[in-house]
Amino acid sequence: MNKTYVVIILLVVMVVLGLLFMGKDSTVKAPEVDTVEEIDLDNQVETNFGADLVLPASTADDGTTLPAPEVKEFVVSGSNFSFDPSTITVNQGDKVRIVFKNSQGFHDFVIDEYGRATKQNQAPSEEIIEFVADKAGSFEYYCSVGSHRAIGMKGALIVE
Ligand SMILES: [Cu+2]
Repeated sequence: MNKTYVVIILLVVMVVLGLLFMGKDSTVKAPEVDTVEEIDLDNQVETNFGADLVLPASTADDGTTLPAPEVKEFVVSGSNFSFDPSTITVNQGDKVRIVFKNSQGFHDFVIDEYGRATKQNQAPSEEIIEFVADKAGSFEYYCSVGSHRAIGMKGALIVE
């Protein structure tokens, strides 16, 4: 009878110990879950870095918009025998884009000081010239066809 009790007690102890070990096993697994969570945190940090990289880039774009050369576009129409507008004003350092639209006759658009000229074109035609207005002053633009310049087909680019 005593031996039976001892055996039963041993079995109970073994079961309890077994449960404790299984409990320990489960508590051992718990840190693994923590490790996985830590990895997830790392991934989130990396994702945040990615987001941070995007934000300064767009901020940099906004920042460089102000100091970067500003593109000033002007549509200048040519006809017999004038340019419209006849005065263009930009700031020194601006990138200037002139869309020369010849709407009447045979003309071109020339600005010697910036070394730019369109081809001589029969209307209707359109040609674009671009340059950086790096010299301050007042510069004449004109039509080089025949006597057009002499009879008033000219204008002024003012670089301030
Ligand atoms: Cu002309």
